Amino acid sequence: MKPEIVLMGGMMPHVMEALEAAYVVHRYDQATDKAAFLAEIADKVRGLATGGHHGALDNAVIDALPKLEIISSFGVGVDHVDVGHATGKGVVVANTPDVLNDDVANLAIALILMCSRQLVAADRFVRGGQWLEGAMPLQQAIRGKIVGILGLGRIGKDIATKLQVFGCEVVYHGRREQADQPYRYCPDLLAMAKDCDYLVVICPGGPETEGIVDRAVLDALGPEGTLINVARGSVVDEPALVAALAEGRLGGAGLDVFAEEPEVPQALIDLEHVVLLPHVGSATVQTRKAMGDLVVDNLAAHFAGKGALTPVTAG
Ligand code: NAP
Ligand code: 8YV
Repeated sequence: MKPEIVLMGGMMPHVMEALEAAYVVHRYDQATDKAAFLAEIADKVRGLATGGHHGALDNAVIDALPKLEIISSFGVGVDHVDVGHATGKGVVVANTPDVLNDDVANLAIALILMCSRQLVAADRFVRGGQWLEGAMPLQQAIRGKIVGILGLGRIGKDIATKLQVFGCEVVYHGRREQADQPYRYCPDLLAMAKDCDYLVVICPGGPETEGIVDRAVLDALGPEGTLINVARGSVVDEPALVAALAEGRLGGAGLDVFAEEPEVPQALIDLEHVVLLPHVGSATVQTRKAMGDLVVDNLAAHFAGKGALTPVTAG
């Protein structure tokens, strides 16, 4: 008999195909009466698949499914799931780490280059016919610049490695020093922001990191500094960021993530010296396929009694 799972929303076609072949799939997103839907499947459902793009997973859904054993989530960030609540009920939470490191790191590097060389403005310069009136002003080299990485984890380390090619000095901040890493550890985020030219945010979202890049950190980065955020919008105090950019207290920003996606504050859209991307860190065909495969493989390994391949462990 196929195990039964609930899907919080649609997944990529190859994922849907694999899930429908292996499980009886119940679609939460398609149910009109959610409470009646959960009551109807409560005694049957052993797995749940979701992703950050499906929004926060309400603890009430977990509580309504007493037979639930595993939540398989698309994406490495699990700030949309109350992992403590799930594991407290004996439910394993699995995510999709590592397979996306390369593309997310590439996007962070791209944002640094787009900001330092004003590449989006340069494109507008050509399209707007301004080149016909004169050359674009000179921009900044990144060679020799100090890049502070907030969150030297799987992706942060990949960013740091790639930055070596560009001749940047890497420093990092996290909750603890990593003695095996060649980069200078900064125990204080504010002090690191004072020291660096670029601050790259790539730590997890969630209550522990909410707003840790605040006005003081942005002011420390300063008018010559640039913020790059490829983590979660929640890590940065967005109103403070908008104010710092608008008032010239911060030099620039390259942002892939926002507080209320897909809403982006109009004040940010109106600013010339920011680069805004629609949360596309992992958005390549190859990486999204690998992430989808891992959602399926985590469920398969769990139901084969081998344990999820990539369970989330307490940070
Ligand atoms: P990871 O391997 O778990 O690394 C996270 C790093 O953040 C760790 O080095 C950790 O170091 C640090 N950290 C954790 N809590 C912290 C805190 N309270 N203060 C300071 N540092 C803290 O995670 P990853 O796989 O690299 O992914 C990182 C995040 O990137 C994800 O959680 C996700 O939100 C985001 N992401 C975004 C995209 C995108 O499309 N833009 C794609 C993938 C991932 P310590 O333990 O030493 O503190
Ligand atoms: C995903 C991400 O696109 O992995 C993550 O944490 O932010 C992205 O790779 C997103 O989670 C989709 O749900």
